[in-house]
Amino acid sequence: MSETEFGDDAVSDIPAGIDEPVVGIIMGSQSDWTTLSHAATQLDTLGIAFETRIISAHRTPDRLMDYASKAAGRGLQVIIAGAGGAAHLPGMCSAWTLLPVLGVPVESAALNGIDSLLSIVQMPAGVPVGTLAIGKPGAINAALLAASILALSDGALMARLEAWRALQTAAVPEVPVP
Ligand code: RP5
Repeated sequence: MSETEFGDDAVSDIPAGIDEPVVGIIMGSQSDWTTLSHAATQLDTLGIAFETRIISAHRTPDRLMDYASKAAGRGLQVIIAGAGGAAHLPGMCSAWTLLPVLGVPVESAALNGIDSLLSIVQMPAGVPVGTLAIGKPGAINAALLAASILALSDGALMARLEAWRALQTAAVPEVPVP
């Protein structure tokens, strides 16, 4: 059972009240979708509306500026930004917005994502990026962290998040199978 598969039915019993996207998932390349799709699945499980975009800091810099600078005005509340290699997308995104930006280091072929992680995590003081783990766990946790942020002002979402956590706890067996 994967991290995102359990509990969907029980969690979805608690109604979702959000229709317009409140989370933006952006990624540097189509090739990043394999990783960022796990964030999308987790947001879906929790009934959080999101949008997805391919935005490259170096290949489409104008698209990045346009998206990030207008994100808050369009109603987005959190941005999840995933990229690999010299992964400046989350940092540059944060430079253009005051919204919380959660960075997901995509596992690169050359350096297994260490390059992505260090590129994202070592932001100089003043422009923050909340950096998650490399790859799928980071993508899932980015979605969960986005949910925690949004749940501060959304009681129904907090209830869904609590239900999801409880199901996760219940899914852990006490005794290992030999
Ligand atoms: C980065 O370069 C992307 O975020 C991606 O992780 C990596 C490779 O991109 P492609 O060559 O697959 O488009 O910009």
